[in-house]
Parts: sequence; structure tokens; C-alpha cells
Amino acid sequence: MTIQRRTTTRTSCRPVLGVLVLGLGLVGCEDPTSPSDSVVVDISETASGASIGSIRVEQTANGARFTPNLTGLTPGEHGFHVHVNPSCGMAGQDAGGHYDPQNTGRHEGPNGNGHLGDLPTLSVNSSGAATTPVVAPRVQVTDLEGGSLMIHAGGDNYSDTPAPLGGGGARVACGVVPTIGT
Ligand SMILES: [Cu+2]
Ligand SMILES: [Zn+2]
Repeated sequence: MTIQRRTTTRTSCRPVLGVLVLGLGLVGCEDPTSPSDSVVVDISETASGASIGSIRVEQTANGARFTPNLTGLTPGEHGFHVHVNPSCGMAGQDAGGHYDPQNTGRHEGPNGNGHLGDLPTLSVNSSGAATTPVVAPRVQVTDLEGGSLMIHAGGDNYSDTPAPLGGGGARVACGVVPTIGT
């Protein structure tokens, strides 16, 4: 009786172990980064066209993460948005307005229900460098394609009042988003 029960138990365990090993194998083989999960955007001053660095954008479970590697900016918070056109000409005006695929017509910041292109402000340190990542919870990396990233002279109060579009003013630095997934 005892021997028979042991034999039965061992036999029934074999397929379970096989499935576990197969499952681990599949997890190990899964590619954690598909080409559409990240993109690097080169950023230039709108006035001079000179490069000031780049911003890497990566997909996370909590939204798109923007990691700047920028220099030559003025210290403090800067308004930061996805604009609709893939152009930075005419002092940034060619980039058009904030990315707003649902036509809300409202600037409400990264946690609001307005422009999808409203990103968290970028922090620039006393040396003029920006390296602190920000996460935009509603944004997917693929939303950026066909547009541009814009950095403004001033901050962003995530509202259209007292000034429209967060009050950031002049468009000081910009980068066209390259084709994603190639
Ligand atoms: Cu903007
Ligand atoms: Zn906006």
C-alpha cells in the first residue's frame, strides 16, 4: 500500500515540474524591451539651433518616463509639453499647440483631463543642468510620434489661468520626436 501511494505521487508530480520548467523558460526568453518602448529625442535651443542634450523616453507600467540629459538651461522649473508638429522652427512656433487628441481645449497638467501632452515640469539645477526623470501617467511612448518635445522659459501651473497654457511663455528648447520602433 505504502509503496504504491509513493509511486502514484511521484508519477503525478512529473508533468507539474515539466510545466514549471517550461514556464520559467518562457519568462527567461521574453524580450523585456521592444523597439516601441523607448525613444531618444535630441533637444536644441530654438534661438540658435545649438544642441543642449537629449531626453530619453521609456514606457513604464505607470506611464511614460522622460529622463533628461540637458545643459545650458536657466535654473528652476520649466514647462514641458508634447506639441503637435514635428518641427521646432520659428523660435518653436512651428511646433504648434499642445498635443490634445481628444480636443479638450484645456491645459490641466499631467494628472488632469485636458491636453494629453501636458507633462510634469522639468527641474533644472543651479548649474543649468536637467537630469531628474519625470513620469507622465497618461502618456504612452507611441503617443509622441509625429510631434515634438518643448521646454519653456518659465514654469507651469497646470492651468489656463491666470495665463494660458500654464504660463511658461517663450519656447526656449525643442526636439522633434524621431520615428519610433525602427
Ligand atoms: Cu509647450
Ligand atoms: Zn497643455
